[in-house]
Amino acid sequence: MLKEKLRKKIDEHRPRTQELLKNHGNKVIDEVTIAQAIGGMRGVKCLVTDISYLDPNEGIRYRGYTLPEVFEKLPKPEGSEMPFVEGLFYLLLTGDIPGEDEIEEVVVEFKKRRVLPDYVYDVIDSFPSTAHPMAIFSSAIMSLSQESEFNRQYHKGISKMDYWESTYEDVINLLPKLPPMAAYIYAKLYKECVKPEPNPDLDFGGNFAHMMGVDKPYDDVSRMYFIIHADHESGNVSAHTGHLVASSLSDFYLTTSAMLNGLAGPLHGLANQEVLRWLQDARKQMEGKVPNEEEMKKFVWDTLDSGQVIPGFGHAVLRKTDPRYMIQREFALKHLKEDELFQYVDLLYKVVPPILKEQGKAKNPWPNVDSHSGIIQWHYGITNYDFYTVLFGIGRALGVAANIIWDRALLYPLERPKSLTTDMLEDLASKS
Ligand code: HAX
Repeated sequence: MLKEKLRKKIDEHRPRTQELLKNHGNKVIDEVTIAQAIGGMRGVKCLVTDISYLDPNEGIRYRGYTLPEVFEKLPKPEGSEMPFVEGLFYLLLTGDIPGEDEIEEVVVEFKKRRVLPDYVYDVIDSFPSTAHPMAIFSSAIMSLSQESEFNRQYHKGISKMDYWESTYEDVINLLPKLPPMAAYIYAKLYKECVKPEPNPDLDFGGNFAHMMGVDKPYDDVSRMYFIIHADHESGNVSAHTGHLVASSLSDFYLTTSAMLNGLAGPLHGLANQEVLRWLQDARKQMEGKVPNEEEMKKFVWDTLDSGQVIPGFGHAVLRKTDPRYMIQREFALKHLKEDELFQYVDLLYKVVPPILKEQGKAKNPWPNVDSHSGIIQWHYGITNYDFYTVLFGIGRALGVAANIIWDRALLYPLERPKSLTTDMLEDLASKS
């Protein structure tokens, strides 16, 4: 049983954290400069997570595995190119690559729990059709907070040591509801507003594709998306918001809603929508033809000169092409090489980095995950690009879930960094 396995892992891990706190708590990890305090805490090492680690020059590792290793090692549904999302969840939670039986357990458990209460449909329906899908998604999730097992147990007065167990229940109650919720939001906003029926035979990713009404290989696209977007260590806005909000012992529903609100900003997850908006502008300007290199360079420079960022390029930590971009590029080269928008993205991969280098501002001129993700959706008919960040959000919830369970298991306290005033910084500056 996954929960029992997790219990064993937690029991083994707790003394490590206690030992670090008790005997090495005063060791200095890092120092903080004025530039870091004003500049969004870039590079300040003050968070702990074992779920994933982002090396600037290598990219993300989930539980020690690079993305290509994750895709190679995790079991796949029969006839699929991409692994079970349920297997990724197992890996993030336990650190172990699951076998077929272990995946089956999660698949079965998720299927049991994926039905949405009627009131969630009412919440979604109550939004105007002009609402952004991320606002609807976040609110629909928040409305489920009344189901929280953690809240029930907390009010009974359970021990801190047991907080993770009811959080785990909230996690496995919410995660499988996200794809049906997203598919219904999609149906409400862009189709004929019919509740999509799940297919009892299908896994998390396969069932999402089914509910979206898109044929193969969109099931593999969905699995790939949810896996690559799951986690990017703890400092990014969505993961960090999840950690921060959960640290006040807010339940997993409120936590997930909050982290999605952070994801919905254009410098973070919404960049995938912005990339498509930008590409459509380019397409209009090019009057439908694929631009040549010079035309594309001009379009990129025009964007920069108008004071905008190039969406999908740059990163706060990474200093190379995002491996999540490369996984998608490989998929695109195999399945949609001739697609018009892929030609655009391919050309941008060539022209943008030298331009950003020449401009000399961005520390990382290379493409990130969001540079590629929208055009694959577009290719398979999901052309309402406002919806793309919802897909990112389903994936990100998996990583946040694993982090929150472990935060609770290791008794991480309320997060509360200290602020200073500008006077204090000026005083400090005048002395050194
Ligand atoms: N286009 C133009 N300018 C860029 C740029 C880009 N793609 N990336 C960075 N810069 C600029 C910054 O705006 C900043 O300019 P100012 O000095 O005028 O403020 C300067 O270069 C230094 O920024 P940086 O240190 O390299 O980057 P940050 O850590 O501050 O920001 C961002 C990282 C991802 C927000 C940034 O690269 C950006 O805005 N990229 C475009 C939006 C985007 O793709 N976001 C998604 C990132 C991945 C992600 O989180 N997905 O969810």
